[in-house]
Amino acid sequence: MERKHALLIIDVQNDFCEGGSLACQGGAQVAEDVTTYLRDHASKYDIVVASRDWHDPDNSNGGHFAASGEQPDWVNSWPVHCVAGSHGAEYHSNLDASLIDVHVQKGQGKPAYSLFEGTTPDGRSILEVLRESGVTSVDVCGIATDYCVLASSLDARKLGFEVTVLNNLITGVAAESSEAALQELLAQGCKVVSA
Ligand code: VGL
Repeated sequence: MERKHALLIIDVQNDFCEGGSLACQGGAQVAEDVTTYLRDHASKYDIVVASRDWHDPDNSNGGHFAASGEQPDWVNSWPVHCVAGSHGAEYHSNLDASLIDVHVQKGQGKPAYSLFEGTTPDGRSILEVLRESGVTSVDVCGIATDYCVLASSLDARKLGFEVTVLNNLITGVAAESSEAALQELLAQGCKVVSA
């Protein structure tokens, strides 16, 4: 079977960019750079998948949102972010969403750092979509390096895909944990390259 190649764009959403509730430095720039990259390299990818964190509005999403009146620890508990249907959950406007083939939503009522925990609007798992499409290798970009990019890339690797993280098209919550994430990805057999 032909070996197909996918781009996975992780959580390029308003709440993870400047002005958002869980803003990562350079998020808006990542959104712009992913668009430029994709316009220049469209022929490289057979399928472009993008995930969005898509949390419930009326509960803590399994403790993922810090309890009201309590401070998030920014490791396991977070400010309210990416509530389904809200502005914060939309793709950042610098990301040209018309370039995305498959949209994945994750985190309804629970933490879900990995894109592989999400589903398409018609309820299919992303693993099913990639396998049916004949995808054997994925490039990964987006936000946040130290959480959802890390978890999605590690899952992709465990599931048997060749994984390349595009390190000029990512940004993280914190510098130290982002650097540790890249080391972990290398140790698990992912490639880390500048696109
Ligand atoms: C993320 C922290 C909390 C992410 C999501 O998209 O990396 N980070 N929820």
